[in-house]
Amino acid sequence: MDLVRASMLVPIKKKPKIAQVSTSFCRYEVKFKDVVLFLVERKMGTSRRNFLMELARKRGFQIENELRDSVTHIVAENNSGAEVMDWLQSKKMSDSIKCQILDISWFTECMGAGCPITIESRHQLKVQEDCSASFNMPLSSSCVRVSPYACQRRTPLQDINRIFTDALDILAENYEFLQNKGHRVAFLRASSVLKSLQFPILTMKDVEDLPNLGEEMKYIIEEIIEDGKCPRVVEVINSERYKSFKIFTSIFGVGLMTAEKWYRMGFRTLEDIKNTQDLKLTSMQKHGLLYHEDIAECVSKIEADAVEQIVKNIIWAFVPDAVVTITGGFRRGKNVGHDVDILITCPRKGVEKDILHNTINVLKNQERLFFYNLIESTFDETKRPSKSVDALDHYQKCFLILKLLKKEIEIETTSNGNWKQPNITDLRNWKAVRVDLVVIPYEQYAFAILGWTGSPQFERDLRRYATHEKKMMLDNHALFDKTKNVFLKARTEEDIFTHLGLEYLEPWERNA
Ligand code: DCT
Ligand code: MG
Repeated sequence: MDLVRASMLVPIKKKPKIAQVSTSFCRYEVKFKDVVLFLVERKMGTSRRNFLMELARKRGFQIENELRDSVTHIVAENNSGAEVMDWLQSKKMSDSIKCQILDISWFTECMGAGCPITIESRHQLKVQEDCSASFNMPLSSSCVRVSPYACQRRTPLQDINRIFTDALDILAENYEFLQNKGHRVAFLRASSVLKSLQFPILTMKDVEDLPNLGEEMKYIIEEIIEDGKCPRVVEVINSERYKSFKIFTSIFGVGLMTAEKWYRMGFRTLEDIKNTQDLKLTSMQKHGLLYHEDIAECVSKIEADAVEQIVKNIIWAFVPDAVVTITGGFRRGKNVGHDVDILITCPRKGVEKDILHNTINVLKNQERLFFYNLIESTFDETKRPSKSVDALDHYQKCFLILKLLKKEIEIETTSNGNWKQPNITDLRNWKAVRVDLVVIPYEQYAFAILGWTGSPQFERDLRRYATHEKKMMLDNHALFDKTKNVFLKARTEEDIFTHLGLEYLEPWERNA
Protein backbone atom coordinates (compact mmCIF):
# COMPACT_ATOMS: atom_id res chain seq x y z
CA MET A 1 0.00 0.00 0.00
CA ASP A 2 1.41 3.36 -0.95
CA LEU A 3 1.50 6.26 1.45
CA VAL A 4 -1.12 8.37 -0.37
CA ARG A 5 -3.72 5.57 -0.23
CA ALA A 6 -2.80 4.74 3.32
CA SER A 7 -3.24 8.32 4.39
CA MET A 8 -6.76 8.33 2.92
CA LEU A 9 -7.82 5.46 5.15
CA VAL A 10 -6.98 7.15 8.44
CA PRO A 11 -8.31 10.49 9.63
CA ILE A 12 -5.67 13.13 9.10
CA LYS A 13 -4.31 14.11 12.47
CA LYS A 14 -2.67 17.40 13.12
CA LYS A 15 1.04 16.72 12.95
CA PRO A 16 2.33 16.84 16.53
CA LYS A 17 4.80 19.55 17.21
CA ILE A 18 8.22 18.30 18.16
CA ALA A 19 8.80 18.91 21.83
CA GLN A 20 11.53 21.44 22.42
CA VAL A 21 12.15 22.59 25.90
CA SER A 22 13.69 25.87 24.95
CA THR A 23 10.65 26.88 22.87
CA SER A 24 7.03 27.25 23.85
CA PHE A 25 5.86 24.24 21.77
CA CYS A 26 6.39 21.61 24.46
CA ARG A 27 3.68 18.91 24.20
CA TYR A 28 4.02 17.75 27.77
CA GLU A 29 3.69 19.56 31.04
CA VAL A 30 7.05 20.38 32.62
CA LYS A 31 6.93 19.09 36.20
CA PHE A 32 10.53 19.63 37.27
CA LYS A 33 11.58 23.16 36.43
CA ASP A 34 15.05 22.98 38.01
CA VAL A 35 16.19 19.94 36.04
CA VAL A 36 17.27 20.09 32.41
CA LEU A 37 18.63 16.85 31.00
CA PHE A 38 20.92 16.09 28.08
CA LEU A 39 21.61 12.58 26.79
CA VAL A 40 24.99 11.86 25.21
CA GLU A 41 24.38 10.09 21.89
CA ARG A 42 27.81 8.40 21.82
CA LYS A 43 27.38 4.61 22.37
CA MET A 44 23.63 5.13 22.99
CA GLY A 45 22.61 5.50 19.37
CA THR A 46 20.09 7.87 17.80
CA SER A 47 16.93 5.76 18.04
CA ARG A 48 17.38 4.80 21.70
CA ARG A 49 18.28 8.39 22.55
CA ASN A 50 15.12 9.67 20.80
CA PHE A 51 13.01 7.10 22.62
CA LEU A 52 14.47 7.98 26.01
CA MET A 53 14.08 11.72 25.36
CA GLU A 54 10.41 11.21 24.52
CA LEU A 55 9.96 9.05 27.63
CA ALA A 56 11.55 11.73 29.83
CA ARG A 57 9.29 14.42 28.36
CA LYS A 58 6.22 12.27 29.01
CA ARG A 59 7.32 12.01 32.63
CA GLY A 60 7.50 15.81 32.91
CA PHE A 61 11.25 16.28 32.50
CA GLN A 62 12.84 19.00 30.42
CA ILE A 63 15.37 17.58 28.00
CA GLU A 64 17.52 19.37 25.48
CA ASN A 65 18.48 18.05 22.08
CA GLU A 66 21.58 20.25 21.99
CA LEU A 67 24.05 20.85 24.78
CA ARG A 68 23.20 24.32 26.11
CA ASP A 69 24.09 26.34 29.19
CA SER A 70 20.67 25.55 30.65
CA VAL A 71 21.52 21.83 30.95
CA THR A 72 21.85 20.71 34.58
CA HIS A 73 22.37 16.93 34.15
CA ILE A 74 24.38 15.21 31.39
CA VAL A 75 23.56 11.50 31.14
CA ALA A 76 25.73 8.97 29.32
CA GLU A 77 25.54 5.25 28.75
CA ASN A 78 28.53 2.90 28.59
CA ASN A 79 30.88 5.88 28.73
CA SER A 80 33.38 6.51 31.50
CA GLY A 81 33.63 9.98 33.03
CA ALA A 82 36.89 10.48 31.14
CA GLU A 83 35.22 9.56 27.84
CA VAL A 84 32.42 12.07 28.43
CA MET A 85 35.00 14.77 29.28
CA ASP A 86 36.91 13.94 26.08
CA TRP A 87 33.69 14.28 24.13
CA LEU A 88 32.89 17.60 25.82
CA GLN A 89 36.41 18.78 25.08
CA SER A 90 35.92 17.88 21.41
CA LYS A 91 32.82 20.14 21.52
CA LYS A 92 34.91 22.80 23.31
CA MET A 93 32.41 22.59 26.19
CA SER A 94 34.45 20.97 28.97
CA ASP A 95 35.40 24.21 30.72
CA SER A 96 31.96 25.74 30.76
CA ILE A 97 30.15 22.62 31.97
CA LYS A 98 29.23 22.95 35.62
CA CYS A 99 26.50 20.32 35.70
CA GLN A 100 26.31 16.74 36.93
CA ILE A 101 27.76 14.03 34.68
CA LEU A 102 25.75 10.91 35.36
CA ASP A 103 25.38 7.31 34.34
CA ILE A 104 22.22 6.08 32.60
CA SER A 105 21.30 4.19 35.81
CA TRP A 106 20.32 7.54 37.37
CA PHE A 107 18.11 8.34 34.38
CA THR A 108 16.47 4.89 34.37
CA GLU A 109 15.76 5.09 38.09
CA CYS A 110 14.26 8.59 37.63
CA MET A 111 11.97 7.23 34.91
CA GLY A 112 10.95 4.35 37.19
CA ALA A 113 10.29 6.75 40.11
CA GLY A 114 8.56 9.33 37.90
CA CYS A 115 10.64 12.17 39.38
CA PRO A 116 14.31 13.18 39.74
CA ILE A 117 15.87 10.93 42.38
CA THR A 118 18.70 11.82 44.74
CA ILE A 119 22.09 11.51 43.07
CA GLU A 120 24.29 8.94 44.79
CA SER A 121 28.00 8.45 44.22
CA ARG A 122 27.38 5.32 42.14
CA HIS A 123 25.39 7.45 39.64
CA GLN A 124 28.25 9.89 39.13
CA LEU A 125 30.72 9.28 36.34
CA LYS A 126 34.06 9.99 37.93
CA VAL A 127 36.50 11.90 35.80
CA GLN A 128 39.44 10.73 37.86
CA GLU A 129 39.47 7.37 39.59
CA ASP A 130 39.27 7.69 43.36
CA CYS A 131 42.14 5.66 44.75
CA SER A 132 41.64 6.66 48.36
CA ALA A 133 39.52 3.69 49.48
CA SER A 134 41.07 2.45 52.65
CA PHE A 135 38.35 0.37 54.28
CA ASN A 136 39.84 -2.87 55.50
CA MET A 137 42.59 -2.79 52.92
CA PRO A 138 45.62 -4.03 54.82
CA LEU A 139 48.68 -2.17 53.57
CA SER A 140 51.04 -3.95 55.91
CA SER A 141 50.79 -7.05 58.06
CA SER A 142 50.28 -5.05 61.26
CA CYS A 143 47.95 -2.24 60.23
CA VAL A 144 44.45 -3.72 60.04
CA ARG A 145 42.39 -6.53 61.47
CA VAL A 146 41.17 -8.52 58.47
CA SER A 147 37.56 -9.73 58.52
CA PRO A 148 36.86 -13.44 57.96
CA TYR A 149 34.02 -12.38 55.60
CA ALA A 150 34.87 -11.35 52.03
CA CYS A 151 31.98 -8.85 52.11
CA GLN A 152 33.91 -6.90 54.78
CA ARG A 153 37.12 -6.77 52.78
CA ARG A 154 37.94 -4.72 49.70
CA THR A 155 39.42 -7.09 47.13
CA PRO A 156 40.62 -5.37 43.96
CA LEU A 157 41.42 -7.28 40.78
CA GLN A 158 45.16 -6.98 41.13
CA ASP A 159 46.37 -9.78 43.35
CA ILE A 160 49.94 -9.19 44.50
CA ASN A 161 50.15 -12.55 46.28
CA ARG A 162 49.21 -14.67 43.27
CA ILE A 163 51.98 -17.16 43.85
CA PHE A 164 50.18 -18.15 47.09
CA THR A 165 46.57 -17.72 45.99
CA ASP A 166 47.12 -19.75 42.77
CA ALA A 167 48.48 -22.60 44.88
CA LEU A 168 45.54 -22.52 47.30
CA ASP A 169 43.04 -22.22 44.40
CA ILE A 170 44.53 -25.29 42.68
CA LEU A 171 44.24 -27.31 45.88
CA ALA A 172 40.63 -26.06 46.32
CA GLU A 173 39.86 -27.12 42.75
CA ASN A 174 41.40 -30.52 43.37
CA TYR A 175 39.15 -30.94 46.43
CA GLU A 176 36.21 -29.98 44.22
CA PHE A 177 37.21 -32.75 41.78
CA LEU A 178 37.43 -35.14 44.75
CA GLN A 179 33.96 -33.89 45.78
CA ASN A 180 35.26 -32.86 49.19
CA LYS A 181 33.18 -29.70 49.67
CA GLY A 182 34.40 -28.85 53.18
CA HIS A 183 38.09 -28.78 52.22
CA ARG A 184 37.33 -26.98 48.96
CA VAL A 185 35.52 -24.13 50.71
CA ALA A 186 38.20 -23.90 53.43
CA PHE A 187 40.95 -23.48 50.80
CA LEU A 188 38.87 -20.94 48.83
CA ARG A 189 38.32 -18.91 52.01
CA ALA A 190 42.03 -18.93 52.79
CA SER A 191 42.94 -17.87 49.25
CA SER A 192 40.29 -15.14 49.35
CA VAL A 193 41.79 -13.57 52.49
CA LEU A 194 45.21 -13.37 50.80
CA LYS A 195 43.67 -11.75 47.69
CA SER A 196 42.57 -8.75 49.81
CA LEU A 197 46.09 -8.03 51.12
CA GLN A 198 47.73 -4.90 49.75
CA PHE A 199 51.24 -5.96 50.76
CA PRO A 200 53.32 -8.90 49.51
CA ILE A 201 53.71 -11.85 51.88
CA LEU A 202 57.42 -12.14 52.61
CA THR A 203 57.63 -13.91 55.97
CA MET A 204 55.33 -16.10 58.06
CA LYS A 205 54.86 -13.14 60.41
CA ASP A 206 52.87 -11.47 57.61
CA VAL A 207 50.15 -14.12 57.81
CA GLU A 208 50.17 -15.08 61.48
CA ASP A 209 47.10 -13.01 62.50
CA LEU A 210 45.05 -13.56 59.38
CA PRO A 211 41.66 -15.33 59.63
CA ASN A 212 40.68 -18.50 57.73
CA LEU A 213 44.27 -19.80 57.57
CA GLY A 214 44.60 -23.22 59.20
CA GLU A 215 47.88 -24.99 59.90
CA GLU A 216 47.66 -26.85 56.58
CA MET A 217 47.40 -23.60 54.59
CA LYS A 218 50.17 -21.94 56.62
CA TYR A 219 52.45 -24.88 55.89
CA ILE A 220 51.85 -24.43 52.14
CA ILE A 221 52.57 -20.70 52.40
CA GLU A 222 55.79 -21.44 54.29
CA GLU A 223 56.96 -23.88 51.62
CA ILE A 224 56.36 -21.28 48.90
CA ILE A 225 58.18 -18.57 50.88
CA GLU A 226 61.16 -20.91 51.27
CA ASP A 227 61.31 -22.71 47.89
CA GLY A 228 59.11 -20.68 45.56
CA LYS A 229 56.86 -23.72 45.10
CA CYS A 230 54.81 -26.25 47.02
CA PRO A 231 55.47 -29.94 46.22
CA ARG A 232 51.86 -30.84 46.98
CA VAL A 233 50.58 -28.42 44.35
CA VAL A 234 53.09 -29.72 41.79
CA GLU A 235 51.91 -33.25 42.53
CA VAL A 236 48.24 -32.27 42.04
CA ILE A 237 48.91 -30.48 38.74
CA ASN A 238 50.65 -33.58 37.40
CA SER A 239 48.10 -36.06 38.70
CA GLU A 240 46.07 -37.95 36.14
CA ARG A 241 42.77 -37.30 37.90
CA TYR A 242 43.27 -33.53 38.16
CA LYS A 243 44.38 -33.23 34.52
CA SER A 244 41.42 -35.29 33.24
CA PHE A 245 38.84 -33.49 35.40
CA LYS A 246 40.23 -30.15 34.27
CA ILE A 247 39.70 -31.15 30.63
CA PHE A 248 36.28 -32.75 31.12
CA THR A 249 34.79 -29.91 33.20
CA SER A 250 36.01 -27.38 30.62
CA ILE A 251 33.41 -28.84 28.23
CA PHE A 252 30.18 -26.80 28.35
CA GLY A 253 27.50 -28.99 29.97
CA VAL A 254 29.88 -31.32 31.78
CA GLY A 255 29.70 -31.22 35.58
CA LEU A 256 31.44 -33.18 38.29
CA MET A 257 29.15 -36.24 38.02
CA THR A 258 29.82 -36.71 34.30
CA ALA A 259 33.55 -36.08 34.74
CA GLU A 260 33.63 -38.71 37.51
CA LYS A 261 31.72 -41.21 35.34
CA TRP A 262 34.05 -40.73 32.37
CA TYR A 263 37.13 -40.99 34.57
CA ARG A 264 35.87 -44.28 36.03
CA MET A 265 35.16 -45.52 32.51
CA GLY A 266 38.86 -45.04 31.80
CA PHE A 267 38.70 -41.87 29.68
CA ARG A 268 41.49 -39.34 30.19
CA THR A 269 41.63 -36.91 27.27
CA LEU A 270 39.35 -34.85 25.03
CA GLU A 271 40.18 -37.20 22.15
CA ASP A 272 39.00 -40.19 24.24
CA ILE A 273 35.59 -38.51 24.52
CA LYS A 274 35.45 -37.33 20.91
CA ASN A 275 36.43 -40.74 19.54
CA THR A 276 33.95 -42.80 21.55
CA GLN A 277 30.94 -43.25 19.28
CA ASP A 278 28.40 -44.76 21.66
CA LEU A 279 28.91 -42.28 24.53
CA LYS A 280 25.56 -40.79 25.50
CA LEU A 281 25.89 -37.00 25.43
CA THR A 282 23.29 -34.32 26.10
CA SER A 283 22.70 -31.75 23.36
CA MET A 284 24.54 -29.19 25.51
CA GLN A 285 27.58 -31.49 25.82
CA LYS A 286 27.58 -32.30 22.08
CA HIS A 287 27.70 -28.58 21.28
CA GLY A 288 30.17 -28.01 24.09
CA LEU A 289 32.49 -30.52 22.41
CA LEU A 290 31.90 -29.12 18.94
CA TYR A 291 32.91 -25.58 19.98
CA HIS A 292 35.30 -26.58 22.76
CA GLU A 293 38.37 -24.93 21.27
CA ASP A 294 36.74 -21.48 21.11
CA ILE A 295 34.98 -21.75 24.46
CA ALA A 296 38.11 -22.96 26.29
CA GLU A 297 40.03 -20.01 24.84
CA CYS A 298 37.94 -17.63 27.01
CA VAL A 299 36.21 -14.37 26.14
CA SER A 300 38.06 -11.06 26.02
CA LYS A 301 36.57 -7.78 27.24
CA ILE A 302 36.41 -6.57 23.64
CA GLU A 303 34.45 -9.67 22.61
CA ALA A 304 32.16 -9.32 25.66
CA ASP A 305 31.44 -5.67 24.76
CA ALA A 306 30.60 -6.74 21.18
CA VAL A 307 28.20 -9.40 22.49
CA GLU A 308 26.58 -6.84 24.81
CA GLN A 309 26.08 -4.46 21.88
CA ILE A 310 24.50 -7.20 19.73
CA VAL A 311 22.08 -8.11 22.54
CA LYS A 312 21.27 -4.44 23.21
CA ASN A 313 20.59 -3.70 19.53
CA ILE A 314 18.17 -6.61 19.33
CA ILE A 315 16.32 -5.86 22.57
CA TRP A 316 16.17 -2.08 22.15
CA ALA A 317 14.53 -2.51 18.74
CA PHE A 318 11.38 -3.75 20.49
CA VAL A 319 11.83 -2.58 24.12
CA PRO A 320 13.82 0.67 23.93
CA ASP A 321 13.72 1.29 27.68
CA ALA A 322 15.02 -2.19 28.60
CA VAL A 323 18.06 -2.18 30.85
CA VAL A 324 20.76 -4.54 29.57
CA THR A 325 23.85 -4.93 31.76
CA ILE A 326 27.00 -7.04 31.66
CA THR A 327 27.61 -8.62 35.03
CA GLY A 328 29.90 -11.43 36.29
CA GLY A 329 33.64 -10.98 36.13
CA PHE A 330 33.52 -8.24 33.47
CA ARG A 331 31.53 -5.97 35.82
CA ARG A 332 34.27 -6.56 38.41
CA GLY A 333 36.82 -5.21 35.93
CA LYS A 334 38.20 -8.48 34.57
CA ASN A 335 39.63 -8.47 31.05
CA VAL A 336 38.83 -12.13 30.36
CA GLY A 337 36.10 -14.50 31.42
CA HIS A 338 34.77 -17.93 30.57
CA ASP A 339 31.40 -16.48 29.52
CA VAL A 340 29.43 -13.25 29.14
CA ASP A 341 26.75 -12.83 31.81
CA ILE A 342 24.02 -10.37 30.80
CA LEU A 343 21.06 -9.24 32.94
CA ILE A 344 17.94 -7.85 31.31
CA THR A 345 15.08 -5.91 32.94
CA CYS A 346 12.54 -3.20 32.17
CA PRO A 347 11.07 -0.55 34.51
CA ARG A 348 7.61 -1.20 33.01
CA LYS A 349 6.11 -4.08 34.99
CA GLY A 350 5.61 -7.31 33.06
CA VAL A 351 7.26 -6.09 29.84
CA GLU A 352 10.36 -8.18 30.60
CA LYS A 353 8.46 -11.45 30.23
CA ASP A 354 8.58 -11.66 26.41
CA ILE A 355 12.07 -10.23 25.95
CA LEU A 356 14.01 -13.49 26.07
CA HIS A 357 11.82 -15.41 23.59
CA ASN A 358 11.85 -12.47 21.18
CA THR A 359 15.62 -12.08 21.51
CA ILE A 360 16.19 -15.78 20.82
CA ASN A 361 13.96 -15.58 17.73
CA VAL A 362 15.95 -12.66 16.33
CA LEU A 363 19.27 -14.40 17.11
CA LYS A 364 17.95 -17.48 15.28
CA ASN A 365 16.94 -15.39 12.25
CA GLN A 366 20.37 -13.77 12.26
CA GLU A 367 21.86 -17.31 12.22
CA ARG A 368 23.89 -16.52 15.29
CA LEU A 369 22.78 -19.35 17.52
CA PHE A 370 24.94 -22.47 17.67
CA PHE A 371 23.07 -23.67 20.73
CA TYR A 372 20.60 -22.44 23.32
CA ASN A 373 18.86 -23.82 26.38
CA LEU A 374 16.03 -21.59 27.60
CA ILE A 375 14.80 -22.19 31.13
CA GLU A 376 11.52 -20.60 32.21
CA SER A 377 11.26 -18.84 35.56
CA THR A 378 10.62 -21.12 38.52
CA PHE A 379 10.27 -18.24 40.98
CA ASP A 380 7.70 -18.83 43.69
CA GLU A 381 6.87 -15.72 45.73
CA THR A 382 5.75 -17.78 48.70
CA LYS A 383 9.18 -19.35 49.06
CA ARG A 384 11.62 -17.62 51.39
CA PRO A 385 15.19 -16.97 50.28
CA SER A 386 17.12 -20.16 49.90
CA LYS A 387 19.08 -21.40 52.89
CA SER A 388 21.90 -22.73 50.73
CA VAL A 389 24.74 -20.29 50.06
CA ASP A 390 25.39 -21.98 46.69
CA ALA A 391 21.77 -22.27 45.51
CA LEU A 392 20.92 -21.36 41.92
CA ASP A 393 18.29 -18.70 41.35
CA HIS A 394 14.85 -19.01 39.73
CA TYR A 395 14.98 -16.37 37.01
CA GLN A 396 14.05 -17.03 33.41
CA LYS A 397 17.38 -17.53 31.67
CA CYS A 398 19.08 -18.83 28.57
CA PHE A 399 22.48 -20.48 28.26
CA LEU A 400 23.75 -20.07 24.73
CA ILE A 401 26.66 -20.45 22.38
CA LEU A 402 26.69 -17.39 20.16
CA LYS A 403 28.38 -16.86 16.83
CA LEU A 404 30.42 -13.68 17.08
CA LEU A 405 31.68 -12.38 13.74
CA LYS A 406 35.29 -11.31 13.55
CA LYS A 407 34.30 -8.05 11.85
CA GLU A 408 32.04 -7.18 14.79
CA ILE A 409 34.97 -7.39 17.15
CA GLU A 410 36.98 -5.19 14.79
CA ILE A 411 34.21 -2.57 14.58
CA GLU A 412 33.88 -2.55 18.35
CA THR A 413 37.62 -2.19 18.72
CA THR A 414 38.12 0.61 16.24
CA SER A 415 35.18 2.61 17.63
CA ASN A 416 36.98 2.50 20.97
CA GLY A 417 40.05 3.85 19.29
CA ASN A 418 42.47 1.20 20.54
CA TRP A 419 42.99 -1.43 17.89
CA LYS A 420 43.88 -4.93 18.99
CA GLN A 421 44.12 -7.96 16.75
CA PRO A 422 41.31 -10.37 17.67
CA ASN A 423 42.61 -13.65 18.98
CA ILE A 424 41.28 -15.83 16.16
CA THR A 425 44.00 -17.94 14.64
CA ASP A 426 42.34 -19.79 11.79
CA LEU A 427 40.60 -18.58 8.65
CA ARG A 428 37.10 -18.70 10.10
CA ASN A 429 35.33 -15.36 10.24
CA TRP A 430 33.67 -16.14 13.57
CA LYS A 431 34.25 -17.26 17.12
CA ALA A 432 31.87 -19.24 19.34
CA VAL A 433 31.21 -17.47 22.65
CA ARG A 434 29.36 -18.69 25.75
CA VAL A 435 26.66 -16.26 26.87
CA ASP A 436 24.15 -16.32 29.75
CA LEU A 437 21.06 -14.12 29.38
CA VAL A 438 19.01 -13.66 32.55
CA VAL A 439 15.67 -11.84 32.77
CA ILE A 440 14.85 -10.02 35.99
CA PRO A 441 11.56 -8.45 37.17
CA TYR A 442 12.44 -4.81 37.92
CA GLU A 443 11.68 -4.97 41.66
CA GLN A 444 14.20 -7.80 42.13
CA TYR A 445 16.91 -6.20 40.00
CA ALA A 446 19.10 -5.01 42.89
CA PHE A 447 19.29 -8.53 44.33
CA ALA A 448 19.95 -10.05 40.92
CA ILE A 449 22.75 -7.69 39.94
CA LEU A 450 24.39 -8.10 43.34
CA GLY A 451 24.21 -11.90 43.00
CA TRP A 452 25.33 -12.10 39.38
CA THR A 453 28.26 -9.71 39.81
CA GLY A 454 30.07 -12.19 42.05
CA SER A 455 32.74 -13.17 42.67
CA PRO A 456 31.30 -16.55 43.68
CA GLN A 457 33.35 -16.40 46.92
CA PHE A 458 32.12 -12.87 47.66
CA GLU A 459 28.50 -14.03 47.21
CA ARG A 460 29.02 -17.06 49.42
CA ASP A 461 30.40 -14.88 52.23
CA LEU A 462 27.71 -12.23 51.81
CA ARG A 463 25.01 -14.86 52.31
CA ARG A 464 26.88 -16.43 55.23
CA TYR A 465 27.28 -13.00 56.80
CA ALA A 466 23.53 -12.32 56.42
CA THR A 467 22.66 -15.65 58.04
CA HIS A 468 25.17 -15.78 60.87
CA GLU A 469 25.69 -12.12 61.76
CA LYS A 470 22.31 -10.57 60.96
CA LYS A 471 19.74 -13.38 61.21
CA MET A 472 18.70 -12.60 57.65
CA MET A 473 18.44 -14.71 54.51
CA LEU A 474 19.82 -13.38 51.24
CA ASP A 475 19.60 -14.86 47.77
CA ASN A 476 19.48 -13.51 44.20
CA HIS A 477 15.78 -12.61 44.62
CA ALA A 478 15.27 -11.15 48.09
CA LEU A 479 16.48 -10.36 51.61
CA PHE A 480 14.43 -11.72 54.49
CA ASP A 481 14.76 -10.44 58.07
CA LYS A 482 14.03 -13.43 60.31
CA THR A 483 13.82 -11.33 63.48
CA LYS A 484 11.16 -8.98 62.08
CA ASN A 485 9.67 -11.63 59.78
CA VAL A 486 9.65 -9.25 56.79
CA PHE A 487 11.18 -9.04 53.32
CA LEU A 488 13.38 -5.95 53.05
CA LYS A 489 12.96 -3.99 49.83
CA ALA A 490 15.95 -2.74 47.85
CA ARG A 491 16.13 -0.55 44.77
CA THR A 492 19.91 -0.60 44.56
CA GLU A 493 22.89 -2.69 45.64
CA GLU A 494 23.70 0.03 48.21
CA ASP A 495 20.29 -0.53 49.83
CA ILE A 496 21.17 -4.20 50.38
CA PHE A 497 24.57 -3.36 51.91
CA THR A 498 22.79 -0.84 54.17
CA HIS A 499 20.18 -3.40 55.30
CA LEU A 500 23.06 -5.72 56.18
CA GLY A 501 24.93 -2.97 58.03
CA LEU A 502 27.88 -3.27 55.63
CA GLU A 503 30.02 -0.58 54.07
CA TYR A 504 29.35 -0.46 50.33
CA LEU A 505 31.87 -2.22 48.10
CA GLU A 506 32.10 -1.29 44.42
CA PRO A 507 31.93 -4.23 41.96
CA TRP A 508 35.71 -4.04 41.33
CA GLU A 509 36.29 -4.44 45.08
CA ARG A 510 34.43 -7.78 45.11
CA ASN A 511 37.14 -9.91 43.45
CA ALA A 512 37.33 -12.11 46.51
N1 DCT B 1 26.44 -16.94 40.63
C1 DCT B 1 25.41 -17.08 41.55
N2 DCT B 1 24.92 -18.30 41.82
C2 DCT B 1 25.45 -19.39 41.22
C3 DCT B 1 26.48 -19.25 40.27
C4 DCT B 1 26.95 -18.00 39.99
O1 DCT B 1 24.94 -16.11 42.10
N3 DCT B 1 24.98 -20.57 41.55
C5 DCT B 1 26.98 -15.64 40.40
C6 DCT B 1 28.36 -15.45 40.90
C7 DCT B 1 29.15 -14.93 39.76
C8 DCT B 1 28.15 -14.72 38.64
O2 DCT B 1 26.98 -15.40 39.01
C9 DCT B 1 28.64 -15.18 37.32
O3 DCT B 1 29.08 -16.53 37.37
P1 DCT B 1 30.37 -16.98 36.58
O4 DCT B 1 30.26 -16.57 35.16
O5 DCT B 1 30.57 -18.42 36.86
O6 DCT B 1 31.51 -16.18 37.33
P2 DCT B 1 32.46 -15.04 36.81
O7 DCT B 1 32.97 -14.38 38.02
O8 DCT B 1 31.76 -14.20 35.80
O9 DCT B 1 33.62 -15.88 36.14
P3 DCT B 1 34.18 -15.77 34.66
O10 DCT B 1 34.86 -14.45 34.60
O11 DCT B 1 35.13 -16.91 34.50
O12 DCT B 1 33.01 -15.86 33.72
MG1 MG C 1 31.05 -15.01 33.93
